[in-house]
Amino acid sequence: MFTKILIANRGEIACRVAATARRMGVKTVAVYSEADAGAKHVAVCDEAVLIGPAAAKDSYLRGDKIIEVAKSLGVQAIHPGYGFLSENAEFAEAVEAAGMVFIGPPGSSMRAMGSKSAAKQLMEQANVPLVPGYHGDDQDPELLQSEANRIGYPVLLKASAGGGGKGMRVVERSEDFQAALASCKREAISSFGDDKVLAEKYLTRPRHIEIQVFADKHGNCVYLHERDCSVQRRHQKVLEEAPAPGMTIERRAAMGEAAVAAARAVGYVGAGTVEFIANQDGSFYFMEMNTRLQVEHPVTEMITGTDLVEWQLRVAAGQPLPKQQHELGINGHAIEARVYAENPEKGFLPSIGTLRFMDVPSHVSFELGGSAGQPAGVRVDSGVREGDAISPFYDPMIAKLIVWGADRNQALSRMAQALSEFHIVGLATNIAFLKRLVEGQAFSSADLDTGLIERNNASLFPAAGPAPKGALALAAVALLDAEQALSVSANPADPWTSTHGWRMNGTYRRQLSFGDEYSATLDTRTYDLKLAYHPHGWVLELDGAAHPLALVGKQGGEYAIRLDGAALYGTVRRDGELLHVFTGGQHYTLHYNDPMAHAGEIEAAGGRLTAPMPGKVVAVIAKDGQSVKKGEPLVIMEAMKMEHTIAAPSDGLVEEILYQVGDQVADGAPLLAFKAAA
Ligand code: MV4
Repeated sequence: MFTKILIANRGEIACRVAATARRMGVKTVAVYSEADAGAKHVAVCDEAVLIGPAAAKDSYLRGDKIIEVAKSLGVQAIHPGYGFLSENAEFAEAVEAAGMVFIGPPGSSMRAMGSKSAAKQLMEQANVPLVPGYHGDDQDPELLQSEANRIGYPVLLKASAGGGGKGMRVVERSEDFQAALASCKREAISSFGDDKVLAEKYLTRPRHIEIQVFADKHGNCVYLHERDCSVQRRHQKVLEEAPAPGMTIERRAAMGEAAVAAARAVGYVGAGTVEFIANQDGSFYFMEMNTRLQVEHPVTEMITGTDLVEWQLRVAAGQPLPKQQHELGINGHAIEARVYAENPEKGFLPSIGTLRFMDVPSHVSFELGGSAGQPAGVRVDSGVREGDAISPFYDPMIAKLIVWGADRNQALSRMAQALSEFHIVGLATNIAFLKRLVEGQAFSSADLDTGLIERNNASLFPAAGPAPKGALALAAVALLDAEQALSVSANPADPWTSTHGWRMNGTYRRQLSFGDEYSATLDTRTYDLKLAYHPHGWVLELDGAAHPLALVGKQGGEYAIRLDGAALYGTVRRDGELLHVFTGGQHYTLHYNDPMAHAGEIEAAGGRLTAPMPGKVVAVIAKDGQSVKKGEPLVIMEAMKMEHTIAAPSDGLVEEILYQVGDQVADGAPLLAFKAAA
């Protein structure tokens, strides 16, 4: 086995690889960009080397530099993770030419699968089932049209060099063929520099089912069964599971054997995935092969009881596969959800910012985990920690949440529970969307196909209702707790040690006002409530009704309360003026209308003024080094078709304006450095 490897990647997959290497006693070298100096993957590796600026092309894509670093540190092998250089044949060959091992397939396998038409020709020879179609070299438009007519409409035109859904056109009728062909070729040449196309019978409700394969350097090749990745949005996978619901033993073997044949046909070594599209009746066709370890590999690990990164290291070091085909069974069911920093309500726009709080589900295992032959029930693979930032430079994935259950129903309920316990404050996430998706009728009944999300748009984006009284009560309790006003009820006999809450005569009554978080799509509401302290306890007054309220227990931001005699549990996290209440599996964001917040102040004293939402800078009024008076406009932003003026919070000095007119600014990004006058 190797003694030291370099991980040519970042984030979750770099941490994942490092976890297995550590367990195997293999030392790790991380590489990182200037944006990642404080990143988790740097912290979890044994050594770390800065390779360049934040932009991937100057850092994680600099194969030459990475190889140089690896050689100088005496590394024996390089793990490319996924993305970046993982499917770059030249890089794989350069690593080997430099006397090290590339932990992945040979460059020749990547090239053979790189062209769709060439791959289909190879697969045809290997007897791998193909969608009825045409993938020849002759690109004469009349020939293509007659092939399309032969296949029968609807026909799908695909760029041969394409992938991930780019360069595809559905053609419904023969009359539309030539126009669609011309348009497809234009996109293919501009996106891939190659206008070769192929034509296929278009499947109208396909499922995406992929087979994990593994080959060693001794001619052995096995399949580790299937994953169903049908739940996608614009070719981005959202949920993945293994095994595929409805799969029969016979079809699993047929697909597995076809996948192994595909891998063998290109001389494959290491971890690979053969993608199929399947009709609802189960018939399946080869789509493409991904010549790397994939994001969703953990669901396969969970049902097969394997560590696929360990397999990768063993195979790369020349060892035979740890298991033979007959030793690879399926235990239970696993589901993965990709937790992203993005805003589903705003077209899934990436959300950039700092993870102010990140509470991960309880009973969680990081990376692999599990014990005594039983997989972990909940696993989180993440490349970020609380306090880290999601930057605009890389994929905004926060974590992969993976659950295992004895059957699909147990996995489903564990997923819903784990999503409820996954609390993120500081940026928008898709967690609530994932929860609706997992709990929705289509996914829970396994009515799967690639159109699931679009078809269920209405139920996946319900109109936000008002915050319920329980959430308001939790917010109020947390606020008063932070002010220690609740110590009155904890020790009513000693009014003198308490600074708030107690009044010598009569009832202490505290008014609180909350508002819905700003949203362009909502009529925002205001919630006015009163908390009254009576000798027998607290009462919450809301909309003219009185609700007895008691704090039962607390730990960190977690509160157990009793409201109207019923127990209620929740977590409250405060981020500036926002109170994030997590209760009953829901996340309510309340703006605390603090009467004191803007009196005198200054929160921004010596600090930075931040963008209130993602948008564009439309005017910069202040200049670097300018002294300004309180309330003077400094910068104007445009967001949601509205202008927002960022004004001086106090008299002070504008030290530096960080953006120019026309710049896009992420939610929460500092706009300028401001120093309040003393
Ligand atoms: C198809 C198809 C229907 N019929 N081919 C999309 C990306 C590329 N990997 C292949 N894709 C498709 N090919 C035929 N003949 C539908 C898709 C497709 C799809 C496939 C897998 C997962 C999600 C998808 C979403 C839209 C379309």
